[in-house]
Amino acid sequence: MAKKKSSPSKTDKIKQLDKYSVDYDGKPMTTRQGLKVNDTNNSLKAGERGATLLEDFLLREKIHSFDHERIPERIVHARGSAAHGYFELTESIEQFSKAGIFTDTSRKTPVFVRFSTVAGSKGSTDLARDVRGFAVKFYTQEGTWDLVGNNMPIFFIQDAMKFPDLIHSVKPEPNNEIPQAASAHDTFYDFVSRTTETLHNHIWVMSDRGIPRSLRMMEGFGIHTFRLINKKGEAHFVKFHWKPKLGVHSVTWDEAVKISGADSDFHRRDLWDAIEAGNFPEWELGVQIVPEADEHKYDFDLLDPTKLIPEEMVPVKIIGKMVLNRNPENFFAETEQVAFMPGSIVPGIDFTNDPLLQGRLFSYRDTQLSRLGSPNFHQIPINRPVGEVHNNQRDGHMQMDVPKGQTAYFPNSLSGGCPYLSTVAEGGFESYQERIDAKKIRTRSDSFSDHFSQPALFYRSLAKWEKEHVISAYSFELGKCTHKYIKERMLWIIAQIDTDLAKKVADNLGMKVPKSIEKPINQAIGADAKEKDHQPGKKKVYLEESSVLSQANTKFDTIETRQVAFLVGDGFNMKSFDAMKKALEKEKAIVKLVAPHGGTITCDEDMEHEVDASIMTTESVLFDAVYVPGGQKSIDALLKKPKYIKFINEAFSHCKAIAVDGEGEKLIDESALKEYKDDKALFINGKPKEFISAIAQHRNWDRMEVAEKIPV
Ligand code: HDE
Repeated sequence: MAKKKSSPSKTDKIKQLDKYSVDYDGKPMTTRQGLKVNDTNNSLKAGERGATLLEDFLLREKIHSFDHERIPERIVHARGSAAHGYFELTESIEQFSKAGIFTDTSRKTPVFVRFSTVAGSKGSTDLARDVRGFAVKFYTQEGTWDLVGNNMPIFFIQDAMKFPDLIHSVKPEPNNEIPQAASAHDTFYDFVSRTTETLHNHIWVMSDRGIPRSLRMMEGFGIHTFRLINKKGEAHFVKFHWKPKLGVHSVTWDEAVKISGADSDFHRRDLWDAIEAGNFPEWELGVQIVPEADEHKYDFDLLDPTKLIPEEMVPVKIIGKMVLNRNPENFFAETEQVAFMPGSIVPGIDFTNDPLLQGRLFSYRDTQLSRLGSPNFHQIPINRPVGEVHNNQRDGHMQMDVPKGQTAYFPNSLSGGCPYLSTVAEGGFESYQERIDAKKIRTRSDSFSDHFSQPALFYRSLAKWEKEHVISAYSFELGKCTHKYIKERMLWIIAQIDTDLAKKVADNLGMKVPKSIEKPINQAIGADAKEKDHQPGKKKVYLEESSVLSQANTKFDTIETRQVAFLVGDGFNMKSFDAMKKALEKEKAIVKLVAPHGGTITCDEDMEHEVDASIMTTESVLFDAVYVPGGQKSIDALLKKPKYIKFINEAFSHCKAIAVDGEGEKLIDESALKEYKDDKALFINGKPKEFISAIAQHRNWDRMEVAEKIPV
């Protein structure tokens, strides 16, 4: 008979992590065996100038540990940053799901969230044009649920079988390991142009979504259609959405390139600093729910991960919020060792037959063996569920637990049948009993063959300035390819999305959109007729536009955490400075003093102010807006440093809000901005309120055409 004991403990994750954390403050240095150390500077030698002795266990321990400090970086998503926080349900969806996390509004579920780029190595720049990973580990009372998503709602490929090909094509080329963290090269476009299912995710990457302003200003998506299961065992399809409180905002490509040089940790630093300052990043969790009966109602297949469900067709219902409020204590122990697995689910959530998701269920557990080296990776503190773990799995490298008792099998009598099984009513997991009546077959469903409709919907939905950015991005990326036939194939394919887009990219490349447009796709892209994958169907228009796809329709109601550079020299006008600073800080913006020198700076009221950055060490691209207070002496000092002119020229060319007061106008007169004093986001002796609302608009894109003429 099974002996039933109390249910798993409901430990808070942070308390659990604290149990494992080691505080070195005020403690003596010891070896790994606990022996106190009295010299860690010199090895043990035969005489002062003699050879080092094999006996030196202190040297050997120290060097041995150093030699093995590295573990393999993630094969994809190697570059990442993470934070702790919590998820709170604001509206129960018990009619759809029995998961505690979706029914209990009184719970605060601990989460650990890791954001990442995909292609680059661990040390690559944050500002690569790329998809961003958005992986959330929910430490729920019923077990850990990992929602391992991206900042784009669709993926490049439809079947897990093609994942190694996709990644091999985008990673640095195998002969010379070039380029790092960049898709702009031949192998990627060779693959993309012959794999038209990639086009939808690809055009999202070419849009501003590929270069976010901040990890805190990105959406997140579970991508796949999952299932929710309610108490009665009924299923609904679901797609998960994260909507950022600060809206969705991006930088321009010119900024991205420059930020990569000025601060390649830009996103990592931004996330860290925001949390340290108590400006906790926040997202709403939304769900799109589709009844099982509607599975075949749409012009696309719900199981196809290259398709989104337009919000006009199925609205997103907001059910909760996530707040990130604590930075990790140790990057390696937490951010590097965290192991996400789409296979980690809890009762009330289940999978669908999306062939990409099915492959992921294998891959993530598998990869942890290479990275973390042992099947016991779940025992690493960041990976431990909050409840206790009891099973008959045993041993393996680095077993940290000491399982008690005589038995390690089931069924047993010797241990009273423990650990015992739970019925579904008691919380035991049961897979959804989906009816399957099919032939075993290696193929792709015809319902997956529409590769052009949604990339076209996306492009149609963009604002003019967003379209311009897409044109530039394609032109840049294809311009970096060296093989003409690869560019031709891409132009032909882009023309399937939009002929004007293809024409403009072709003009930039000095090429023509190939006439083979009417030819069957296999001929046009040079693929073997036997390759079944390359048979995209006809483009459909089932929706003219979807407004949420455009960043022009995001939130523009806050300047919270926006970085505003105050350009100041000794003698700046304290009155206008103070009024602007107070107004901005009231709205939770961050003011940084950029002075001609480091240390402190004195205003015209003889007060000393701490300098945040000297002009030598910072760049305009690291700020969201610029303000120049008056003060003759201050402006004279700024004008002696040509970099200040570059600074405001550049801010203007990136369409940012700029405000000057009093003598600050002289800086405008000396810069390229003097021609554009009527610009709607350039304020000369304006009101702080106007400046604030221009910063909240993120950018003045109306300025784009003139901005191109600014020398930077
Ligand atoms: Fe991943 N992916 N992936 N992926 N993925 C990994 O797992 C893989 C896919 C995503 O911050 C790896 O632990 C396959 C889609 C994120 O630690 C690996 C396929 C989506 C992260 C892996 C996909 C993602 C990963 C590498 C196609 C969005 C970073 C290290 C079948 C829904 C998680 C690791 C973190 C990481 C495999 C497709 C998102 C190798 C085989 C679709 C956010 O297991």
